[in-house]
Amino acid sequence: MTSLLILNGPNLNLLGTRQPEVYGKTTLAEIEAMCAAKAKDCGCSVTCLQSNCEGELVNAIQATRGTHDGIILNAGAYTHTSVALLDAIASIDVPVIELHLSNIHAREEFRHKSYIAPVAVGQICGFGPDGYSLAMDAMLSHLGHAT
Ligand code: CA2
Repeated sequence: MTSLLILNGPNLNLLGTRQPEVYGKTTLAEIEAMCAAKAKDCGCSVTCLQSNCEGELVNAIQATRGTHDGIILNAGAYTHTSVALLDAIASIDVPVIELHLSNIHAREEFRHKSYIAPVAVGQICGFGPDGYSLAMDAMLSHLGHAT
């Protein structure tokens, strides 16, 4: 069965509890439940992980070798800073879709730079929690998974 990893980075555990004007009212638990329900509909499996620690995200990316077919990654602020995440993604054969709730290109200049984008299949941003569903569709299509 096609297996996807939904990986969320720093502070995304706070979704729905702080700054709803920027990141909305949906909690991470609700997003993960939506991803699990969609996976069931699509006949694939999902594992959802969140970490505030860069090294744990690197470990999770490395551990997908032989265990997952695709990664949907919202690396949060590490998107804009992390050569370690870039190197981890470059070291695996598993495709990665970069995801953001907000449109990072319409925000502060420092959010326009992504270290993930050059090693990602593509980027989805600006669609809020719907982006996770869009990213799952995009990844399943990329993997040739018939739904
Ligand atoms: O738009 C996104 O998904 C981001 O990855 C979110 C990151 C931000 O640094 C990126 O530039 C874009 C920040 C996540 C912080 O999440 C919070 C949620 C609720 C309250 C406070 C922070």
